Amino acid sequence: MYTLYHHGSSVCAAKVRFAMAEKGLAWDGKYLDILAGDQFDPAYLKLNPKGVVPTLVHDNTVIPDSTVICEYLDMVEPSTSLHPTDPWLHAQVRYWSKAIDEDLHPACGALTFVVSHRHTIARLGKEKLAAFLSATPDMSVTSDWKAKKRMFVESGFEAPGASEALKLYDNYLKKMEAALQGHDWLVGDRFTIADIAMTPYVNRLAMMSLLGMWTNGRLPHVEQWFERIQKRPHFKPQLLDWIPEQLTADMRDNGALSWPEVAKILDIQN
Ligand SMILES: N[C@@H](CCC(=O)N[C@@H](CS)C(=O)NCC(=O)O)C(=O)O
Repeated sequence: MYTLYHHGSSVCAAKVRFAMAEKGLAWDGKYLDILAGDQFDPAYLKLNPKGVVPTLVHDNTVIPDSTVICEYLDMVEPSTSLHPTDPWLHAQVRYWSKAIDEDLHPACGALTFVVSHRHTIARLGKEKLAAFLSATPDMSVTSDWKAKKRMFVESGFEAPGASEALKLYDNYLKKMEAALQGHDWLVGDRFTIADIAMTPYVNRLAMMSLLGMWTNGRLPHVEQWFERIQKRPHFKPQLLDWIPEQLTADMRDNGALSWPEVAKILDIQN
């Protein structure tokens, strides 16, 4: 039996939900509100000492980290593998997942807090917000996430590293644009875990009203790829429907307010 600890707004959890749906795997969910601090519950920290989601429990085996979870699932259920068997195609898929884990994911956390989550968690009130920020473990999303999260929450785009995170995110869209020239999918003309892994990150920008990063002819292959992704039957249930309405509205509205700043940093004329 598979049990997934997850949350609607977590890009990493969305990656695992999407992969499990594409593989046809059934799972039970434990929903943690990571904007209220559920991930810092001592019982959960025993499963995932970084205090992050997702965590998969397979029978009695505990597996944190979304990329590792997806690779594990493909070994346990090889008949529906989302990883290519060809060694070079497999290596290319790994380059995408490695880049996401090392670069894009921290940039996404930064941008999401700068643009929207800082406003959502402000509703916790002063005391609970202070407790939420202090509860982040020293080793969390990254080894400096605790301090960075606080800065992004307190200073928004003025925080050191905020515009760099946005530029890094934009570079990954440009890498996608290059990889998609003449191809429907990121690796080997087949829908793979590379497409699944990138989906939550592109969707995050779309949900934060930042589609202008690829529309209006800026990155047309990314635009067409995202249209193909959105047509997949598991996209809406796994990527959109788990997000609470209020949070969806927060991301949409706060994102729209941030668009002029984003366009300015990226020098996008609209
Ligand atoms: N390397 C981990 C990263 C997980 C992660 O960063 N999760 C975020 C949501 S996408 C989280 O739980 N953040 C909690 C926090 O910032 O306190 C993975 O791929 O699963």
